Amino acid sequence: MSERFTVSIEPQLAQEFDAYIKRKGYSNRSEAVRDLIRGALAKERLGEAGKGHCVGVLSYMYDHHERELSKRLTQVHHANYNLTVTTLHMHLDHDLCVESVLLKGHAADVQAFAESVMARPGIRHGQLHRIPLDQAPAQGPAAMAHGHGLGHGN
Ligand code: NI
Repeated sequence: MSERFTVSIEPQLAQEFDAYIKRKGYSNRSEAVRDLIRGALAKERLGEAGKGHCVGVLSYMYDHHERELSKRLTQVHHANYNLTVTTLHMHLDHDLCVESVLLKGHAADVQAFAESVMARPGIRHGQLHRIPLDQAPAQGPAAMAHGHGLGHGN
């Protein structure tokens, strides 16, 4: 069930918004407005204080020949095993690797972990995307018993 509301907007801003919608590939204004609102709310919730829980996707590139870097990264991941859910590793070419790490936990912890990885010498194009969660993520046997992994929607 959707709620409708009307927004007044000056013509110039409306034109710019329509151009933005076109560039981004939205099929209508509503979905673009919804995404902007979701983005603003998520940004506020995850703000400087890093309140609440979140899922994070951290991605970066590195040269696996860089001294000790692969080993250090593995150590950092093990030291934060409670935050890192899984890691996807791609051998991009002879030298470069791309990793995408799925994280889950306190927003501030996820942010701190990601920053410590991204700031490491040799790590390039580091970026973290955080999605706020309404509740603390379930952990341990209770989470397993919940039946995720067997498909949603039953
Ligand atoms: Ni690799």
